[in-house]
Amino acid sequence: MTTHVPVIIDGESLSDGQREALDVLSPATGQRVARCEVATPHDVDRAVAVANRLSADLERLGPRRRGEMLARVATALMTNIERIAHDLAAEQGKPLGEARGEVEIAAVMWHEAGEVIRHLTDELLPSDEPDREVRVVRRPHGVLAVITPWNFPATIPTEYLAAGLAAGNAIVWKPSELTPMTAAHLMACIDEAGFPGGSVNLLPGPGATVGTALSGHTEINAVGFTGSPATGHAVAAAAAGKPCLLELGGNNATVVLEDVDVATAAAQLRDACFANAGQICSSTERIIVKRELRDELADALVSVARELRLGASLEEGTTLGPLNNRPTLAKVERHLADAEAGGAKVLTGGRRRDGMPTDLYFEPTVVTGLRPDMVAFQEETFGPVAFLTVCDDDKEAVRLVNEHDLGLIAGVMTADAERGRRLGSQLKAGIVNVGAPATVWQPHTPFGGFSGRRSGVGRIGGRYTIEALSQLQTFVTPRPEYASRS
Ligand code: TXE
Repeated sequence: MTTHVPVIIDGESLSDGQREALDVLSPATGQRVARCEVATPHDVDRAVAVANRLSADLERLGPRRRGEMLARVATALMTNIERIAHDLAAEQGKPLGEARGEVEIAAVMWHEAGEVIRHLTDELLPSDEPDREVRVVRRPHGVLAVITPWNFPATIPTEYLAAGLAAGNAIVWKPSELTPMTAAHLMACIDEAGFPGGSVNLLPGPGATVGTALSGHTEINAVGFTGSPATGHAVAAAAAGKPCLLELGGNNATVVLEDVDVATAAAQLRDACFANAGQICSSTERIIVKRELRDELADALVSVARELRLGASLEEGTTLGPLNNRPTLAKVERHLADAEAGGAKVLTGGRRRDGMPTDLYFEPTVVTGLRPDMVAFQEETFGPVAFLTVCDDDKEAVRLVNEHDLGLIAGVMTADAERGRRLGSQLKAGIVNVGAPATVWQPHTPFGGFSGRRSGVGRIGGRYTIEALSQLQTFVTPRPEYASRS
């Protein structure tokens, strides 16, 4: 069955047959699973105008009403979890179990946004003028543009939509053209929760047209974007001068020191490297391992990689799905070819699997001998590949982790917490996990790029996203009770 994903503006699904439409093909089967309308420039203008009209009403609803509706979005997601997870897995490619997990996390995030907004407080500052009061209040930006990718089509949009609505903004959202069905489900849940039509407006379509028109729109007050550094920088340039929350991926390293239990480390690294076929901005892409442990860890990683069952998303028992799209596949192959040409060794995997319904099925891969001059050391691979690089001491480990220009998350695996903390404090990443690999993120904690790197600007996560998607207003007013005292 083919789902039709419309443009949604002001609570209305617009399908007049006049718009261009794109086929959405399942990476798992190659079959068409959806048709997605492409928003026109006129749609972009209308959606932004509707959001502008509605933004004051949303602010006036107040935190309690908005919080209740946010909680109802969570309930709607959980009520419909099987249908949503099915479509998410079909269009994104991840195994059904991972898709269910993603919807569950999205529901938790909607719920939490509703809780957090009811507990944020205004501040009363000491005033230089005794007869005047200084209050700092948190207010929405007004109209947010949100642009999201295909790797987590439920949770990544939720980061911006839940926090953005919690803060009282109206939103114009362009989801990835590769995963619009999940977007349509999220819209249905937002509608079911009672948010006024137009609180979130859906503009499906390609980044080059719809995304560009939206991020550069003069009536947009702020932008939330997750995607590649190159696109993120283009979005920031188009929105120059406006608040931007940008999450732009990483090339994350996990250091493995000689005192770890190798079997436990390999099991943790299996999830860190291969979950969602490695298409996670926080994935462990590079493993920096002490030289004496390299062979033992590499063997253990080969074993855990070979235990994964590469298969179609909706097939029982699949633990690793196909890559989502061809450009990502081409990038994985390019990074591997470059590494091999430079002398790196593929221990397992390293190629597409034959005989599968599409050519997007890439075998879980373990590679030793990655060096800083190789492309995969410098750029995000975004595939099911664990690259190993040896180091001889902690100082060299720090240098290797930091020797590239991204900086989202890093891990230090060691039994010695003090040594791990010492080493971890020198890493240029927004999150440092000691005793666990890069990849692990608790969604209520701040997540984002280290300053000076290309991994983004600002922090998402729990109240931090709400703070980023709102602004402070300093309110200086007469204090009548002071006047009456004198
Ligand atoms: O990203 P893009 P792509 C990384 C990952 C991946 C690579 C390329 O390494 O292999 O980026 O992926 C919209 N103006 N990440 O090409 O182009 C686009 O339609 C406005 C990391 O998918 O950044 C989509 O909705 N918008 C990552 C969104 O931007 C534009 C998640 C992301 O697409 C636009 C995804 C434009 N000019 C990819 N061009 C993470 N941080 O999790 C495109 N878009």
